[in-house]
Amino acid sequence: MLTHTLSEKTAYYLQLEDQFGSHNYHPIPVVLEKGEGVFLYDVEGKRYYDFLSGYSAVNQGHCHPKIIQTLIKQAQKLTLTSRAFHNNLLGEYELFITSLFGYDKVLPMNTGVEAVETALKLARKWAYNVKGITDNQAKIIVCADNFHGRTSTVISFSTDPSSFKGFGPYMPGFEIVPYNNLTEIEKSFQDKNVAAILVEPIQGEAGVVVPDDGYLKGIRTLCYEYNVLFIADEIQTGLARTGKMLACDHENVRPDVLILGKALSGGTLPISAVLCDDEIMLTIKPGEHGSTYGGNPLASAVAITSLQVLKDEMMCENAEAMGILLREELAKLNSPFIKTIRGKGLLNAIVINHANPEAAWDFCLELKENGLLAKPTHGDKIRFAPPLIINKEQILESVDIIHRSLKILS
Ligand code: IF1
Repeated sequence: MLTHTLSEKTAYYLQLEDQFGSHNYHPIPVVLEKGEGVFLYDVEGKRYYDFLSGYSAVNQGHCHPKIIQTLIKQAQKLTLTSRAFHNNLLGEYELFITSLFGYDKVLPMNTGVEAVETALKLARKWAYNVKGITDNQAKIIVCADNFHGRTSTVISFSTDPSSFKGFGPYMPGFEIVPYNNLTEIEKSFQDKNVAAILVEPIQGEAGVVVPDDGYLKGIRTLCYEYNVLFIADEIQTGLARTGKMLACDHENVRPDVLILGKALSGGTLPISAVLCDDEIMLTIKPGEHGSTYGGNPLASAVAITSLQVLKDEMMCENAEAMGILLREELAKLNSPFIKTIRGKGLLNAIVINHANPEAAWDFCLELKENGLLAKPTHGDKIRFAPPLIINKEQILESVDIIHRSLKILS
């Protein structure tokens, strides 16, 4: 394990977090205090390319001027009414987002996992009230190596011990099938109690696992055939990250239930959403679901601007073009230490090829020294996901940093 000397200031902040904060993360040892566009700045004023983008919450770039302007303006006027009353922004936001994605209605929540939980509850309500499955018998199909959040229900169907071990007992009603396997999905659909399948169009946490072309279309077809809801978790893959507004758009597939989060606020505050048509959405009646902050006027205003700038600044097109450039330039390095380069748009990952299990971590420490921030996932995979506003010269400079940093693995 490499150790780089840390400045006194950095060491001070790390010590504070170590002594007074929970230890539920193992961050790269850098202390950031400013973000602007594709760049982050640490407490010493050193500049870094952000190649994680807050796990794809900062697609629009750090502190996007228009999003911050909306945030400030609305924060000085009205931030929260609760849903006990109406406000003048929620309906406007609901009209905006349902028109943009083509669904009858939206249920606004806050964190991504809350939206996932909401989608699971909608699927169960639909199963009992519409499909006619016997009460408490609904089954939801999920994929191995999934990541959908960290609540007790959602980790109940995780296959990653670091997500579920020691947190039992687990929520029943879920069946796990291999990812990227339509045969296994069709087999699971033989059970008449199957209400829905929940799937990431690309598995982010698993290390940016891109399924075969036709996988999403295949799920769509099977769901029509067996009257099963197709729930797409686009919390990480959505909102222009993969080069289209939704990863499902690459196959022109319309999920029955669409889950959004992260970049819905451009990295300013937790905003998530579940979109679906009336047959599903209206199975939840007044008083059967909600949250204190869900659909608050501040979030409604910020989400409209966050979505608008994605379109106005053609971030889908840029993500597509810059993603192709990034993967091509990484391939040109021809590095013996890079086993795989994969991704779509600006959701990419490399798999490190090295005998040392700490190699990916050491490489990320070297990247930090050279001015680029990224973090390994599941040992040997490193996600490269910069904000979608990155330009050609910034991609080329970043690849140069990656190239120079690879030498640490020699
Ligand atoms: C952590 C991972 C990424 C998500 C998808 C739902 C959620 C997430 C596809 C839940 C959240 C975050 C959570 C964060 C790190 C990050 C992550 F490494 F955990 F898996 F991005 F890949 N569906 N992902 O990616 O949304 O409740 O967090 O708002 O928990 O460490 P959330």
